[in-house]
Amino acid sequence: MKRPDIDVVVVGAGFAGLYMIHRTRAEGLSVRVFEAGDDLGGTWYWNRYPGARCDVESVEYSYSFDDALQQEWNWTERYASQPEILDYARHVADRFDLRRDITFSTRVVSAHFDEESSTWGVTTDGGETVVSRFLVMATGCLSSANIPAFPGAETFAGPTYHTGKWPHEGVDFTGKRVGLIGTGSSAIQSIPIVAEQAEHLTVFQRTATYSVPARNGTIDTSYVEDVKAHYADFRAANRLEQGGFGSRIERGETSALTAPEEERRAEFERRWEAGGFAFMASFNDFLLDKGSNDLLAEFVRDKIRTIVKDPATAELLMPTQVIGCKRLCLDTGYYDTFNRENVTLVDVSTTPIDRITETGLVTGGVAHEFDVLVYATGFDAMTGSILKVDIRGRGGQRLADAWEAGPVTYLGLSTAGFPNMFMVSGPGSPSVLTNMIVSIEQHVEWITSCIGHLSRTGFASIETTDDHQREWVAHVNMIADFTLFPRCNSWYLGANVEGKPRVFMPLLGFPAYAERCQQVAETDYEGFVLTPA
Ligand code: NA7
Repeated sequence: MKRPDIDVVVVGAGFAGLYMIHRTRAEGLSVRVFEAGDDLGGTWYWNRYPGARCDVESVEYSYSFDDALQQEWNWTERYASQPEILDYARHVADRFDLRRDITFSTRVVSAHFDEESSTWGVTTDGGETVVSRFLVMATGCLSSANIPAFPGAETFAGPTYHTGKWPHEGVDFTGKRVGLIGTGSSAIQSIPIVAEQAEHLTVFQRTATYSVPARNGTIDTSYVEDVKAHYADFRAANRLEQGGFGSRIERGETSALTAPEEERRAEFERRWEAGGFAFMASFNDFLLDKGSNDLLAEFVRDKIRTIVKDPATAELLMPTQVIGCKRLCLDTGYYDTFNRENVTLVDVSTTPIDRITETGLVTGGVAHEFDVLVYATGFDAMTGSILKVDIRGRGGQRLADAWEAGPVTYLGLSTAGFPNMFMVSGPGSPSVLTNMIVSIEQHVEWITSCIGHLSRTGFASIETTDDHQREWVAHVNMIADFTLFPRCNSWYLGANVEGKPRVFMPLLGFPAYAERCQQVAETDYEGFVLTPA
């Protein structure tokens, strides 16, 4: 029988991994975190591209588990920048003495379950194998870079960067001709800044994106004082929201279709001026009714027409898909950047990128030359980083095989055949459709209290069943199909990665989900089989 070296192994030291340490210790259990980076912070450690910033407001995108922490930390802007969020993560780690349980610069390469001892053998790229009772994948939803396999990519003579693997020392684009592929959130944040530095920037766009002004700026101190005076209530109210944030957002309770045109337009305009995700909340049916959605989409297209001076460029920048079914972007001067003389937009929707060459790339038979190539091409979202680890469960079954047709989980926390393994914000949980920190706290608290319960009551293992996960996947899909979300090629569906199964991965509806998890725990883990030691 293998004897465990440790109670819990956690993969990843981002916000999920850090909180896992804190909560596991509180259960009186031992924990070890392996982190591939040479410091903590996860998403905020890797995504250092110019302009990287969170699109959930800073007073909300932070831990709520410790009142002294939330009272003492002071955010400087409405939306926190990547360096500030990373400083915050480091502050949390120091404040709660978390670093001593993290092994940095170490990637977990495999995790194999041993049925006889109900333990996981977790092996790192350093060759170390640790035997643990539980395995927790805290690998993040947007952490596995998607770099499309363009022919000739290796021949490009200049430097290439992916927004999600940005060099720590930064990149100086001064005097350079830059080619940038992609127009998602990372591109939209970085393009205005790269354009200011570069001699010339060529943006290669496959799908035009809806973006709304962030209206970022110095944080309003009286607002912060008010939030801090009622932080517990503020957090509790956010946890009741569908996305786990935005409790102070004014939400329209009628359909956009029923409002008189003038009133509707004035409301859209007011929200465009205010900036942020509240833009999508003026009426209550944008993601349920295509007619209503069209009205909002047309409003943004009108804005693009007004902002972008060259009509052909404006036309190209106008998205045609459903607004909001790909994550809405928040920007600072994105559309306006295309009025600059040194910025060119190239459409690669009808003529995809043929190949990368030594001096640039070719699309539709036309060569575009540049000195530096930036991939803002996103991530193999939600499953990419989990499946990079060779995970084998009962009977040696590979997780990659179990998920061949798309991820199958119960509650987004657990997969049948993989006992004692949990995922934080896994596919099938609300995760990316919420404020991530709210979802992370909810999952970590659920997982650690479950592990604590099993340890105290003498159970060796916990595992969900095929039936429960089948029902759960059907439930996730049923809810998504009720909305317009599945209508476009988003990374929620895995549509951005060639060959990835097309399955809607996140669950819509945070508060009901959190209640369900609570109920499951209170009914002796309904949907799970618990095996005595
Ligand atoms: P996204 O949102 O997935 O954006 C990636 C962009 O790269 C998007 O515009 C893609 O076009 C484009 N892309 C991907 N593959 C190709 C190929 N082969 N050719 C041309 N263009 C391509 O990733 P981000 O990093 O910007 O943002 C991820 C999330 O982080 C974001 O949603 C926020 O939640 C924070 P496509 O739209 O697929 O046609």
